Amino acid sequence: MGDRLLNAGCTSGPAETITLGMGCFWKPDALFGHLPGVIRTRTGYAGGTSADPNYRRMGDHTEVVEVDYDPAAIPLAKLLKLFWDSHNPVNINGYKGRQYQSLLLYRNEAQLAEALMVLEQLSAGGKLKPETEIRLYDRFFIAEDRHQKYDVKRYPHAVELLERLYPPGQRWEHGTLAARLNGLAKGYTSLQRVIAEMEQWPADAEEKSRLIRLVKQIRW
Ligand code: MHO
Repeated sequence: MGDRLLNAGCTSGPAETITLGMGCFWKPDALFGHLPGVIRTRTGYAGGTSADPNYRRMGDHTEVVEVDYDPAAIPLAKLLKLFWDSHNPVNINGYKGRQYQSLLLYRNEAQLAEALMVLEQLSAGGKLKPETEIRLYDRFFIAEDRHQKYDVKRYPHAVELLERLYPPGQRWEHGTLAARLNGLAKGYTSLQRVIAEMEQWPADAEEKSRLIRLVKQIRW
């Protein structure tokens, strides 16, 4: 039950994942989370070699967001255009060093090919050549709860309702609904758009109307 609610926005096709570093991970959590076709997002640390990174001791890791998406609903190229359009991929004076490295960790050759294609289009458009590090995904360390869905957590009533929705032991932060509401809290989408999308979710009608009722109740 709880699991179904967490995944209420999932389509039936297989999901893919891309791992992206683009500065402080709060923003991309909301930026990608608001998009239909994105199933869920999570923030964490990746790309380095130090053991057990956390926010206080990141070592040589980078703040990243992992995006689980349905490639039939949203092509990777669209996510990557947004990635390069939404941060400065040139580390001019080493600001925050590797913590804020522009980073793209791909899972397979097809993702790499798509990334190179998007890069080529960008350079044809005359943009500054991104200094994004592009490498094969290795490991990801999930960030502390307080860094998951940071923007929606500024709204205690939203958090209270989400916490009540799922059974204990299941983190609401990892659901599709949390991703959308976090994007909404940051101003990337509107309540009407979120509800219109939810009406199309493949979840069963009763679950769906329960979720939509909850969304309409939130006092922002
Ligand atoms: N807003 C913070 C960044 C936090 S992010 C998790 C700052 O400017 O230091 O790196």
